[in-house]
Amino acid sequence: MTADATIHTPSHTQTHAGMPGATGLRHDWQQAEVLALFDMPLMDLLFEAQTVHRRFHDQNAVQLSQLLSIKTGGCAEDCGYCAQSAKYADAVGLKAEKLMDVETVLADARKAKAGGASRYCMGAAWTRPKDRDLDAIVDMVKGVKAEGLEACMTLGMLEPHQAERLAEAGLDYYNHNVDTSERYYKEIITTRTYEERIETLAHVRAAGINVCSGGIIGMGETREDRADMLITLANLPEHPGSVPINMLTQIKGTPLYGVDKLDHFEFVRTCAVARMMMPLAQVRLSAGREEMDEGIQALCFMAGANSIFYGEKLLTASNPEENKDLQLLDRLGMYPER
Ligand code: SAM
Ligand code: DTB
Ligand code: SF4
Repeated sequence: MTADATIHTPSHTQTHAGMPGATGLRHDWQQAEVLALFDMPLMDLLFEAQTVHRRFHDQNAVQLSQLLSIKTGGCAEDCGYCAQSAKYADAVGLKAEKLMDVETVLADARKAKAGGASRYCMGAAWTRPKDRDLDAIVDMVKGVKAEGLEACMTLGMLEPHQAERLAEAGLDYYNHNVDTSERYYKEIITTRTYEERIETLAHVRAAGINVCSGGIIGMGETREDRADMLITLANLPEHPGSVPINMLTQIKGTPLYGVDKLDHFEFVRTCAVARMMMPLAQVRLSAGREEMDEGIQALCFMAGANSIFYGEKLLTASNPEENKDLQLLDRLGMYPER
């Protein structure tokens, strides 16, 4: 074990709001110590992350979240990675669609439940929802909950009154990613600020909805940016309940198409560092899994990732087939979270 590993293992001195005592979580991470974690020999980092992981989680359980794009394309934002921005629609060749009707969404949720998912995540290509859309959204949340699934929504920025309506409907999680470091954000998105992302997270937290927030790596950012992104997340007033780590899915027609690919071991490291900084969170091995071989995915689980997006489609991009995922878990002696 290295000195760094000893120093950076969570200090268990603070108590996480809403969690049983003495779990002790840090919210004061500094860049140098996080970079020291990233720099560790991979096996040392995996060992340390797995040690933290098994202290707080069933190390063989993986939570399965299934996604549906309930409103595809035509988005007014210019996120450089995204297939759904209206700005790149012609280049990507994606047609904008209207908000799906509630019954279509619920029929898909029932299929997700039958296939073994425990959380159902609905995404809309909006800057922010309009109040008039919220009636249908509330019905979707209630319907998904009635199927016995956890409900998650990702609809863009939220006003406090909108977060409260979603909380009243019973929404379990709201996904809103910080995506990268504050510094690099400006290079990827010009139509909104990092500050606005953080504000929405505060509204979600204040409404009592669990925060799901993570980001994308492999967008041409530096390791410092990856460290800073995790610091933003871990130094929030409460650690997010879920932290999706996405590998950029390069989509032809978007500005980030063709950017240098990131070594998959760096993805494994990012999962490990996220696990060490946010010991109680569900760390989700998210977009980009289709391009990762099974060995890399197994290393991500070793690193403390304990959730995946499950089902053959993400929002617009494809994902590994469900039976392949279940077989992989089985071959690893792992199982869907029950
Ligand atoms: N419009 C809302 C928003 O931006 O918050 C919700 C939907 S948006 C598509 C949800 C998240 O998907 C983004 O924040 C980003 O992290 C992720 N995402 C989108 N396109 C991606 C891509 N090509 N590769 C990896 N992750 C992606
Ligand atoms: C998240 O962090 N990743 C998901 C979900 N939250 C909404 C989306 C991934 C999108 C991948 C590209 C696509 O399907 O267009
Ligand atoms: Fe719109 Fe979300 Fe895509 Fe950005 S990531 S263009 S906000 S759908």
